[in-house]
Amino acid sequence: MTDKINKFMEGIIARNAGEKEFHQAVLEVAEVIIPFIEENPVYGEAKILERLSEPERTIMFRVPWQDDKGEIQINKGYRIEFNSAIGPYKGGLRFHPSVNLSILKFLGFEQILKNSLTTLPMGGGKGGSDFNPKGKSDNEVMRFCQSFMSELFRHIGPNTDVPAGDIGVGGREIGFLFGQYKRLRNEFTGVLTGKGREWGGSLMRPEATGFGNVYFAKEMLETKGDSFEGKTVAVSGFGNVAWGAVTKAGELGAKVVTISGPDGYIYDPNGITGDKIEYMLELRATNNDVVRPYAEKFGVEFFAGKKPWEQKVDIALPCATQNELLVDDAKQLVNNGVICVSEGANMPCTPDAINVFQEAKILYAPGKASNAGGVAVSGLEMSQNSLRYGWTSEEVDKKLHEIMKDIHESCKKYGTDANGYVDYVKGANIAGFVKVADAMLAQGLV
Ligand code: NDP
Ligand code: 2IT
Repeated sequence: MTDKINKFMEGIIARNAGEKEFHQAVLEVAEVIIPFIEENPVYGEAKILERLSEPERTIMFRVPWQDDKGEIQINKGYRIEFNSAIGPYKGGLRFHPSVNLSILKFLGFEQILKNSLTTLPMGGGKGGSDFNPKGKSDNEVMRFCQSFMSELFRHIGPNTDVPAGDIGVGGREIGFLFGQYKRLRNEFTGVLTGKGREWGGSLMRPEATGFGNVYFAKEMLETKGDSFEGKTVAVSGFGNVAWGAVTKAGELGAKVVTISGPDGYIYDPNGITGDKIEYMLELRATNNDVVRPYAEKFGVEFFAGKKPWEQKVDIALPCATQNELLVDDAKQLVNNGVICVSEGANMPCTPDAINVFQEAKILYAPGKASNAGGVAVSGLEMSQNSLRYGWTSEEVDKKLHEIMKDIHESCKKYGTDANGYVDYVKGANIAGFVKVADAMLAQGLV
């Protein structure tokens, strides 16, 4: 088996040289799916895994724009249209200076299986730019978004490809992008999700990823007869996903003691609640990329250049970015008695870190299962746009909760081993794969 996986990965590495995040995401899937294909040879004969790991289309373009001083700036723009077997390409846009082809391909690849898990009809895609929103004025962000959409508009559409937000892309950016699309096409359609509630957005979309992650962790805890009540929680990041996770974990009776940024993390022994959660939104909106001001404002400790994983907590929710939780962090969490790690970000734990959690037999969920609530509510936004209708917050939240329960059930179905331990990595990958693979078989060699 190891030989087959190695051989498959050699091909991936040769065809996608230097794309280390993409290799990492494909290896995680291959380790689970290649043994599964051995037992289900129909997928092997049709080369489904090989086809799945090659994007249907990769679009790269120039994004020229003018800054407030009148100077011309050039950024790279991308959209990876990865797989459309079960629905239009669907996935976020990331604006961050670290963005490159490898990062967007890893995200697009994971998105195929994540979207399949949601039970909704969405294919996989991802896009973005190496544009750095840090320190940019609203006008600069608008001019950048307009230029970005001036190329992207010809590749997307409500039945073709439906982008949304990710790191650096929230409600403000979706507004500028939507305005430009509408102007160029003269069409008011559900071409983007994460829109404002007055112009076609779904209630609960901002909360969805963080809430969904906590709902997923709640399901995992219930398999052990446990809950969030009275637990201490470490959250990383301070963006959209972290904000939703902090809010919902608190509502379920837990005490969230950390949030983090690229500058370090804060430890709030009394818990991040009420006004402090509101303050997270202010911090994010400053575009300064720092959490230190939280410590100054609320008189708590700030740990410069450190990560929250050194604190003793029961539950860890990594919600910042890829490869932010390393093997030593995982060991420290386990030594400190962590019982549950549920990924809000995409691929935040390195493969070695995941091994530590799985060997310790703690509850561990990969982002493609536990953070699927964001894109699930994006799927519900698409449905509401098609119906030209809007559901209440309660209705959307209920559907989100049910979807997260369904995803958890699917993971258990395919991931439970002989001793009863649920390998959520195995469960999520097989459950996501089967639906897409069967659709690809039915649609012939495309
Ligand atoms: P935001 O832009 O709202 O926040 C991103 C957070 O991560 C910020 O705290 C950001 O700080 C931090 N971050 C980003 N890159 C780095 C880095 N290299 N080092 C340290 N911190 C970093 O994004 P979201 O909250 O939307 O996204 C967070 C994660 O959740 C990402 O992995 C994203 O892919 C994932 N996700 C998002 C979904 C959504 O619906 N928004 C859905 C599912 C997953 P800074 O900007 O200063 O770097
Ligand atoms: O990683 C993700 O799932 C997202 N950024 C959300 C994608 C979406 O289309 O809502």
